[in-house]
Amino acid sequence: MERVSALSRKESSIHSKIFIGLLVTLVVIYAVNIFITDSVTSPLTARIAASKPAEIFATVVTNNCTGCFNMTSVVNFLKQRANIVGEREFLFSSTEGKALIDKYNVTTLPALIVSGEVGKSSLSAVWQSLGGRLDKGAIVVANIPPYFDLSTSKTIGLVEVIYLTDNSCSECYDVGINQQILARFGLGINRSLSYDISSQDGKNLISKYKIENAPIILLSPDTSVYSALVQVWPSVGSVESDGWFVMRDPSVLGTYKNLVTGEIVKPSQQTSVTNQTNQISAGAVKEFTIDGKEFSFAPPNITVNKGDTVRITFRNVGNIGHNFGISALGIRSRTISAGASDTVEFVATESGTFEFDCSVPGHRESGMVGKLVVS
Ligand SMILES: [Cu+2]
Repeated sequence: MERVSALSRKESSIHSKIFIGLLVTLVVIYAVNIFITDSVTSPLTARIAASKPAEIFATVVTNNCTGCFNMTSVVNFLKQRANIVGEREFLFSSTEGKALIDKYNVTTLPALIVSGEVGKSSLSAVWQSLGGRLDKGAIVVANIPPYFDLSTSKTIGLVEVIYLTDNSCSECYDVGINQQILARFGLGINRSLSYDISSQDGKNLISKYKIENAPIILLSPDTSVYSALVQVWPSVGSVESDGWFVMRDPSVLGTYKNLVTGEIVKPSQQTSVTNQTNQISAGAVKEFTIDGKEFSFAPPNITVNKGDTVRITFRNVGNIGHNFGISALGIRSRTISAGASDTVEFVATESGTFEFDCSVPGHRESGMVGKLVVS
């Protein structure tokens, strides 16, 4: 009996040693596991979290004003770049609407308030392009014209467009092309009028604004809230003391008539070779044909090797004047009319990514932009 008991004690002691040993091993494994998890898996987890689309919440405050900017288009745009986990819309006169207007100092409607993971790096360019401001951890997007000004109860940015045509000039460019350009600037148009230069209304405008060329357009003073358009306007026209935007130089759009001399002016159709360097290059000659139209380039991206001589034939396959250039490299073709082409040539001495664009006012903003990669 005693023997059995001693044996059993011995057994039990072995068991407990095994048990303690196992426990120690488990603790060690656990600790090592935590260490590995922390030092290896965590940055990976963080990377996965960062690459995940931001989870955001979109709230629109509106007064449903006629002709105002459609904020739903921004919400739809955000859906392509973030995960919208909640979406709400409130009338400005509702309790929730009033509270939001107060909290986020909203002065114009419609306003979009985005909360959640708005600080994610994937969205910073988006907020910048929308002109969003950070307020109490949320991004507030308002002030996109046309908008309703809460302090004056007026809708701002609804523009009247006057097309001044010249029906006697069959070669002249189609003044309607301006409509596409204005649309790309997001111009809200509430009224469009068309007067021929031979009509009384046309004559009145010509004398009032001392207009010398046609066809042109005139834009009412509300145009002043469209900053991108205001920025490029000086290259095509003037802003009069009464606030009207009067196009003066339609040459970038195509053929027009000088009303003073009666002369029909055609944009230059010459082809030029712009040789940017006299050095003999060791690299290969890379030739490209790039087609430009309203408002894109095809192909939009080209790649060359450092040291290559790059010859680009730019063809205008659109309806109005365009050019091709790489500002960072000091290269620019002539502005050529529809159907014409121009060639530029240069040596890619620097590696990097360079944007090319059309420098006709408004065209880059409208999408005439592409990339040259020198690798
Ligand atoms: Cu262009």
